[in-house]
Amino acid sequence: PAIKRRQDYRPPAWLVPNVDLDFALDPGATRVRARLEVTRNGGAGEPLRLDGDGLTPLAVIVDGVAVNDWRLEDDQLVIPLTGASHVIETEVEIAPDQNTQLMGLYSSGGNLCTQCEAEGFRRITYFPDRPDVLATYRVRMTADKARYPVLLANGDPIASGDNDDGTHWAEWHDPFPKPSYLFALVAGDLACNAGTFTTRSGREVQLGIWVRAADLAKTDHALHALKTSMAWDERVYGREYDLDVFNIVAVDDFNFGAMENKGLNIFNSRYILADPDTATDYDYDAIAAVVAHEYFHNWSGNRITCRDWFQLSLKEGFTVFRDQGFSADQGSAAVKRIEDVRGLRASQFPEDAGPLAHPVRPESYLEISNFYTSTIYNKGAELIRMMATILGPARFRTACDLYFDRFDGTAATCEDFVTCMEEGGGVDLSRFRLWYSQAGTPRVSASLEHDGGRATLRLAQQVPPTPGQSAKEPMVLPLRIRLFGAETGQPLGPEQLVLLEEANESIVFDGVAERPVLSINRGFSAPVTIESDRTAADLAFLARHDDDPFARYEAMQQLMLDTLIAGAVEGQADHRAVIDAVADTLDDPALDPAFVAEAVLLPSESFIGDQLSTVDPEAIYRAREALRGDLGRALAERWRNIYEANTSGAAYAYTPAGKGARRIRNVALGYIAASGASDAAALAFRQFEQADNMTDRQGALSTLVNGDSDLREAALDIFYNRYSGNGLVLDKWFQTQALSTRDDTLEAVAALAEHPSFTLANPNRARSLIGAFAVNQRAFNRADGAGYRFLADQLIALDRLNPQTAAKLLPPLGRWRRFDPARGALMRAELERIVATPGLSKDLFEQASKSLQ
Ligand code: BAL
Ligand code: ZN
Repeated sequence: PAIKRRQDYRPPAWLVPNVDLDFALDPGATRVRARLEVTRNGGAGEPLRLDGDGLTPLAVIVDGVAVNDWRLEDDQLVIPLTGASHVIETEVEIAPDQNTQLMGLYSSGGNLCTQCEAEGFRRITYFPDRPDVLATYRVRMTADKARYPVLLANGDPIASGDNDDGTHWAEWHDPFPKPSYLFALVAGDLACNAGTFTTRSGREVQLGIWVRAADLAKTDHALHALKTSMAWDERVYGREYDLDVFNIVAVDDFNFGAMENKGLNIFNSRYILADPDTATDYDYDAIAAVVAHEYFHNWSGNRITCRDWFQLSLKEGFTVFRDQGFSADQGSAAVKRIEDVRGLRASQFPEDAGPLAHPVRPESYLEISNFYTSTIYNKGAELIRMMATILGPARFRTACDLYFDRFDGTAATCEDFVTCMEEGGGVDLSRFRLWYSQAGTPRVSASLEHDGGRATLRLAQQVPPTPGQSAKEPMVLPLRIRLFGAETGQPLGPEQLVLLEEANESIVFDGVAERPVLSINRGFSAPVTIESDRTAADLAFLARHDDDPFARYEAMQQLMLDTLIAGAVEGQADHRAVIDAVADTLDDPALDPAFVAEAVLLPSESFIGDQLSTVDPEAIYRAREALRGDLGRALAERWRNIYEANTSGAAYAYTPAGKGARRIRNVALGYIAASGASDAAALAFRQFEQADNMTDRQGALSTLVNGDSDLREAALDIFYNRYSGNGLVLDKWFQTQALSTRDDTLEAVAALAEHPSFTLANPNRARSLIGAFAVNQRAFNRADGAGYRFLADQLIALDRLNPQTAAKLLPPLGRWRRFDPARGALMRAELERIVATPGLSKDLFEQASKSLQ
């Protein structure tokens, strides 16, 4: 298969200002007639090249005349044209109910829907399927009225009517030129939770959340989040909505979380449906974040789109940054930042340290679907955050305004965005641009010397080699820094923003009488790893005194990490410093319970593994369990008190206080179980039975599932029977078991893969079992390689149905360099088996073959 390279970008030879689509919808055989107005864009003599995937042209008509001088080259329909503008008509037939890839037009739950990003539109009709070809769309749909009473597409509805044969039709028109990846239609039997939003200039927008009638009661949270997002984008970025309608449709079978199609977002139902009985606090937060994310794309993605797919982070990094800001404003900004950094470290740091590492603006790809990565999204968001930090809030807003004004209605590049940050912010970002081209997580070493009244901070940075990039240049790192006095606990002067630009730099602080303690990378101002010479006492000090909540959390994490690494490497460690620091955190009445819950959680097994040159999953597990057990026993009374104090009283409410109480109580339950308390299972089971919400029910179930009490099976059965009709909750049932810390998790997961409720055809279900298992470090990396074999078997089977989802689940197998030679050889053998599989998709081939290098 052909590799696509960024440097090969050429503007399109033909543009398509207008397109009319006519769909005769039928699950088995849908006819699609397309009428394209095409105009030459330079390139005299160039034929028109229309992308197709799995299509056969039934008719090709040029300027009203059927022609037969067209040809198929690979999957492209090539039509010789002589003039400067023409009208091209084509007709194809597609079968939505045979479409298991869930790209293009497909069936889900009896309804028809589309997913076109990145290259799904070419599975619907012949078209120049690239993001820099912007067209206005007029769409007509005809369908059986009883089966598909609701017909939706992008833009505004303009006409509809009934036919005599039991079908009906609707026409929609989207006045905003858009790339084909933003096309959408939905035909289904759907109910609507309707609302309105009046924009700041007085436009009334009709809002609709469309779901199965039975799910209508679970849509209020999403509708509320949508209205809140619309107001937030006006207030914070000055961005107003631009159409008269905004519809969201929820479907159960979806590769992404959601999709920002113009005026018609299509969502994975897990990011829409919520009620207290079925959705956790985490789900509620994620729904608001994803609704906001897709809505924000209307400006950062739709009004300004990407010139080519190498610029994907232009819209995704910026939009993630925007949704993170939105979520931070809805509750605790400190806890949100902690969660985002934990997510970055769980997915992006390992990606950046492995065979699939790539820059935020990649240079090449085989299959663009493989580049919807944590690097593009989450590291991309960190790049925007660093620029916002360098500019400061006012200049950042000016620079964003400039970007939106200058590039509205166009397909832009990452370079365009950075140029606006420079011009609007009045700064020089020449060297900062390295963040877009250099992969790898920078490592910064920091050491602080104190001599007389002077403190000297020595900083050194290094960017590790990544595939295709052996030598790296120093990056521009914005580091928020503050010193604290070791005796008084008071800050020694204000926070400073240090821009580290060289490989080595020293910063001098004068007038420092007391021994200083360094607080660095506050708020996680740069996405780097800090290695410092701070002692356990320094970290414990910061965990008590730092005034930056993230830095306080970070000090605690580092203290825990140092202890866990000592435990894993040496077989034992002194736990006292961690126990004392956790006790002090629990005892501090000024702290928000939601923050405390984050601060007292141990780093994950995988994150501990990421710090070691060779991952020993068993040793890491033992060290972590030992510390958890000691924390549980040493602070037993505190955990009980916290558990009781946060259990009694109020009924469920999705409020910051309610969320905080549930979070800390479930963390406390986990420590009570870790202590080995004889009543822990009974306590968890009582919580499981009495819970009036899913956060507590699932929290209790997880605790039981990690143990071996008789109540474990009972709880699993009750949970399954209670929720057997709810796919999203069954996903939790599968996932909880796949994440279990028990020794027999692989056997349990293998059995669950044969369970009647398991299917690879639904991406959420596949991810809930296979994806969750593959990130369970100890179970997946079993020394006999059975975990690797299981994953490879599942991926090969899934690839036949849904290559995109299969490829997304492969990365854990590519981490072979991080493990001992025996495990490494077993992983490589499975990767080789995957690569050698006949008929493999290019999605899975690219991921597996790159992972072998
Ligand atoms: N554009 C794909 C889904 C999302 O990032 O919003
Ligand atoms: Zn997005």
